[in-house]
Amino acid sequence: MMKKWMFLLLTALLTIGLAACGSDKTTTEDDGGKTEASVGDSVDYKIIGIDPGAGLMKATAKAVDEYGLDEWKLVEGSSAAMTASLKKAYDKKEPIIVTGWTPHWMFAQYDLKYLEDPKGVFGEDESIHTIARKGLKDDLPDAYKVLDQFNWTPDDMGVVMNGIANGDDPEEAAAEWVKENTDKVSEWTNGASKVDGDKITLGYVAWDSEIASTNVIGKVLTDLGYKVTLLQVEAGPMWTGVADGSLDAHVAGWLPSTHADYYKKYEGKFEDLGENLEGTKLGLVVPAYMDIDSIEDLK
Ligand code: PBE
Repeated sequence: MMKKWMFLLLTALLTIGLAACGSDKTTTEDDGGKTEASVGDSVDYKIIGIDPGAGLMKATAKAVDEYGLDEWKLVEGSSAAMTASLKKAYDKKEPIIVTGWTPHWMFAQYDLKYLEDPKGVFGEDESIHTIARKGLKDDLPDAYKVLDQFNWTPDDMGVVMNGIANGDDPEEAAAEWVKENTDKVSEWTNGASKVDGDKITLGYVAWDSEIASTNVIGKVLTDLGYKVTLLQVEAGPMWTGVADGSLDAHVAGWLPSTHADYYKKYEGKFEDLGENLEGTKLGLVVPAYMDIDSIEDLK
């Protein structure tokens, strides 16, 4: 058994050791009296990002710049890697900062908060648009009609996303939602006739929100008689594909800001069918147990 004096000695040594190892971030006087290690130290100055093509990554890079977060690194990865890191940290109550967005199942699964963005770098709330290739209306008028009428809410999307997050296959989760929401689905298919195996290819990026929406619209088109291919691509190729006609459509245009670059780059080479979901949000997200509130606290 450890003697009490040994314990005390160890504690003292540890304290001295930690104080000696501490960087200038742990000092007391010249940082306004903060005595604890900074948030930056606690997360190794890393913001856990997603795929580099995401508008969220560009917005975060801009935030790092505008808030003067010179020491910080934005880590590239994927949505899946980001949520895996979040889960790992959250389960151990460790600090973590991720790039996040709404709608997303992580807000239902964990107690999280957006960091305030007083400079407004992440922009206002926006919408998700359906984007079709030129000529789709003539070539596949019934699919075009459905895509044009596709419209749902963040709550609808949340149901599908939570199903997938809890282990359902995306196709199953989408089919389940379609089965239980015949009213909504019949509004989308209103005026569209059945077809006989016409082919349609929808592009999407493996963002959790878009996995949900694309599988749902894919299921509705399949039920209408289309032979549907859902093609997972990166963000750039998704926009390029619709512009060059190799993809028929996508339901993943975050506008007006998140995908503004892609929109401008290909303007005139696609058809914007308007909003399919309203009320999205982007930003830096942390577990609610972290003691910071604003991006400014990262400096
Ligand atoms: N997202 C989800 C995407 C759009 C959909 C916010 C990660 C992006 O940042 O481009």
